[in-house]
Amino acid sequence: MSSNQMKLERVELLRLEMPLVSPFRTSFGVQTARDVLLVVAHTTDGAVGYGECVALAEPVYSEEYVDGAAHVLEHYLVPAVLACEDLTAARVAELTEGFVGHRMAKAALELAVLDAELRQAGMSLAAYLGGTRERVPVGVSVGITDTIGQLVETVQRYREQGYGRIKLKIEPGFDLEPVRAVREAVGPDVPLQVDGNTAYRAADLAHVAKLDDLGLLLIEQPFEHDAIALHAELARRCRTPICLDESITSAAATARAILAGACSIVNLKAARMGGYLEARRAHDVAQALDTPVWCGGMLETGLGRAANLALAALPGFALPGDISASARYYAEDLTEPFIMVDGQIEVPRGPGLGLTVREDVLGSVLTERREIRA
Ligand code: SMG
Ligand code: MG
Repeated sequence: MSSNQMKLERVELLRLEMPLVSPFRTSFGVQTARDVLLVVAHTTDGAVGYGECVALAEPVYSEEYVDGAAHVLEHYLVPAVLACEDLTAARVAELTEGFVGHRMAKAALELAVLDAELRQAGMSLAAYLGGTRERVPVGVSVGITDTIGQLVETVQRYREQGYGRIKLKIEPGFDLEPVRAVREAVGPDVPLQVDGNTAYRAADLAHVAKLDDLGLLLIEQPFEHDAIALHAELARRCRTPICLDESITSAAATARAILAGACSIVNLKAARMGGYLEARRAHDVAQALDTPVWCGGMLETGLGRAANLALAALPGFALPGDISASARYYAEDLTEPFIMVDGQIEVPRGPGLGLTVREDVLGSVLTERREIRA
C-alpha cells in the first residue's frame, strides 16, 4: 500500500438529536431540531475520521432523508468501502457509483474517509482542497416568520451581532412585502438576498421578476430543481443575478446551468453533489466559466461547518457563505464553537476537519449507534 492508502476496520453510524436555538422555517417546513447522522470511519491503523450527513429528517429539500441515508449507508455504501484493501478518499465515489443517487449519504462517507486520511497525513482539508484563505466572509440565513414585524426584528438582531450579509427565505405569500420592509429597515447598502427553495411555478414568473426592484445581491432557486429553462427566462427578465442551489447536483450540472443562462452565481453545497471532491470540480468548472460561487449550508454542526469553511477557502468563493457562527444554530455545538469576527470565520488549520468532537456534548445528544465491520 502506498502511504495514503488505508483499510477500514469498522464504520460507526451515530444519530444525534441537536436542538436548534430557534425554529427555522423555509418554504418546505419548520426545523426545530437537527436529526444528525454522523459517519465515523476507523482505519486498521487506528485513524478516525468524521463525516456529517446533511440529509434532513424528511425528503423535503431533496429526495434524501436521514433514515434513508442511514439505511443505504449501512446496507450498500459502507460495505462497498469496507471491502476495499487500498482505500483512499478519492476512491470512495468510484466504489459506490454502482448505487444510484444518495449523494448526501455518499458525501458523508467520503468525508469520513477523507478526514481519517488527512488526520493520518497531518494535512488540513482546506490545504488538500486548495484553499487559499485563512478566514472567509459569512452571512446568515433568516427563516420565514409569522409577521413582517418579527422578520425585521430578527434581521436587526443579526445585524447587531455583526452579520453583514442577510439571506431571507421566501415563499408565495411571503415575498415582495417582507423583503421590501427589510430593505427599508436596513437601508440600501446592506447586502440582501432571497431563497425560494423551489416553491414557485412557471405561472409565478412575472411575480418573481418583481423582486428585481429590491436591490438584491441574488435570487436563489425560486423554481423547481429541473426548471433550467424557466430560471434562464427569469434571468433574461432581471438585472439581479439568479443563483441555483437545488439544481446543482454535480460539476456537469454546474456547467449545464451556467451555459444555459439559468444562473450567473452558484450556491455550492458539497453534500448535494456527492462530496467535497465533486464540489471542488464544480468550483473549477464555475471558475472556468467566470461564475462566482458561494458556500451553502444545511444547519450543520461544527463538524460539517468545518468542512464547509475549508471549501469556502478556495479562490472562486467570491460571496459570503451560509456558514454562521455556532451560536446561530446550537447552544452547545459538537465541536469547539465557531465565532464570527468582523463578519468572518476562521478556516480550521489542523489535520483533516481540524476540530475535535466534544465527547460530553456527543454523549448528551446521541440517540442511536450502529457499527458495521469488515
Ligand atoms: O446552514 O445556515 C444554514 C442554513 C442555510 O438556508 C440555508 N439552507 O436552501 O440554502 C438552503 C437552505 C437549506 C436547508 S434548510 C433546513
Ligand atoms: Mg437554498
